[in-house]
Amino acid sequence: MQLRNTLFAAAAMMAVATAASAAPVVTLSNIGDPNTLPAGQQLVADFNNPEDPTAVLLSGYSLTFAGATVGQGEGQSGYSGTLPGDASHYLTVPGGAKATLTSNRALTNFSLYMGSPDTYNSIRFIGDNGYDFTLSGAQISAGYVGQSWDWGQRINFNFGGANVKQIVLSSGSNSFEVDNFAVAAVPEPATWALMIMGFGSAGAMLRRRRTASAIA
Ligand SMILES: [Ca+2]
Ligand SMILES: [Ca+2]
Repeated sequence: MQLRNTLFAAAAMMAVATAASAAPVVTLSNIGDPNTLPAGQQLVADFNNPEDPTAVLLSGYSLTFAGATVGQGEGQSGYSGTLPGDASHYLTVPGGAKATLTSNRALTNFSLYMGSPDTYNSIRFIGDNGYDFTLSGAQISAGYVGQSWDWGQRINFNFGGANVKQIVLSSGSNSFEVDNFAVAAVPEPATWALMIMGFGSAGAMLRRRRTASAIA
């Protein structure tokens, strides 16, 4: 009985959507280092291939661009500033453009490597239960909006238990330069299915045991 109650409680906790509605918590890390990821996160897009700019590295994610570029005008003053420590291609979101990452799965956190912060860079997070927050300029880069090409840090966004499904980068002017999107590793659907099957067979086992003791 004790075990069954525990299993039901665990299942209920998974089923109940978290109704968090606080703005994402922003933390900065990894100065000048585009490659080190926060613990528990995996790389979902590295923008290394200009021939396939919207390529993603994990299944269940997709990228769409409206005017954003990869491998064009990189290091061209007035268009796209380079990112410190990053010799690879990266994503440039120029003025009036957008880049959108969509996830089939709920994201509880997300991070990217950013260079040359501007007042007019924006990032919007859209999720379940009406979760919709936009951070701009100094809110993204902890106050620094000096546009230096020597400034590069990983920006970590924590959604405080909310489930985010879409992340939209935009910029009012040239440009919003980023690389190496990373997301919290979440169980594959197959893993959830196995866990649910596990709960089911534990319940069946308990029912059999109760029937057996009733007969005896
Ligand atoms: Ca890259
Ligand atoms: Ca910039």
